[in-house]
Amino acid sequence: MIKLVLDSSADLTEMEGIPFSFAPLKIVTQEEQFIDDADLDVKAMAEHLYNYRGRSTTSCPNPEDWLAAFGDGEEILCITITSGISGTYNSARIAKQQYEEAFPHRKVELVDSLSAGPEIALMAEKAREWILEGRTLKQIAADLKSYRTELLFALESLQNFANNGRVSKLAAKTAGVLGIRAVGRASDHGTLELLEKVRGESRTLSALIKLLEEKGYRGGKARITHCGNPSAAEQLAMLIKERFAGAAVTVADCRGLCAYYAERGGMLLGFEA
Ligand code: X90
Repeated sequence: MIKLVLDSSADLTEMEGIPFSFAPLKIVTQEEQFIDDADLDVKAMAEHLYNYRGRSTTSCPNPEDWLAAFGDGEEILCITITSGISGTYNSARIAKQQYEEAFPHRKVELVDSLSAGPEIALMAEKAREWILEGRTLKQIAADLKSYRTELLFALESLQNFANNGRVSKLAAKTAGVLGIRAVGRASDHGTLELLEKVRGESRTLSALIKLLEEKGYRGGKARITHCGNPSAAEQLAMLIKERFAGAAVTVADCRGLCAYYAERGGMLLGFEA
């Protein structure tokens, strides 16, 4: 059976019924290094970061990490975090080359999600269905390109993005003001696109519902992930179900990488468009 391989930005540590693995990214402070694997205590990491005043950064999996995740898969579908703000995809490309050179009868199909978190999880769930259905590797990679999904986010702070040069300092400033959330989406190039600054939780939720509609959500699958904000996430899930008939909404915690960038209170919303 085709093996599905992701990186830890998808917030998935297991997938039922198919061969599965993921390559962890790392979150690094001057005091500690957190490997975003299934053993990471995300709450403890978030606590450490919240009280930490020094420099911190992240790093993508290196090709060896990817090779370890590929394992001995004969046919591998590998979906990565956006190449627009991470070296993860490029590193997977190098690993694919090495893997296919070392094992000429094996094949890796790489897909750049141009997104992160719950949008990747939706793509992964769809790929899992198709793997179980018996579609070919090539077919699945092609079909994923026409599977329409989107990612919205509402973040209370863009500090870690700005500190790591992944959004402008100016954008980060406006979102850093207490009570203001930066609401935006993953752009078509896989970068952060800021759409609105919103004050307060209920306005944030309304803004997300309005954007969902604008971006073509019609009550399919939606997945919310959050960093330490279960009440807002559950409320958003409820509003979506009230507003859109047939909505299938799941809520989950961010794992390490997404928790680092989404920061405390942050919410991500992936959905079928
Ligand atoms: O070190 C690395 O290679 C990782 C670099 C950046 C990863 C960004 C993670 C994003 C987490 C935050 C909000 C939504 C972002 C939209 C993506 C285009 C989620």
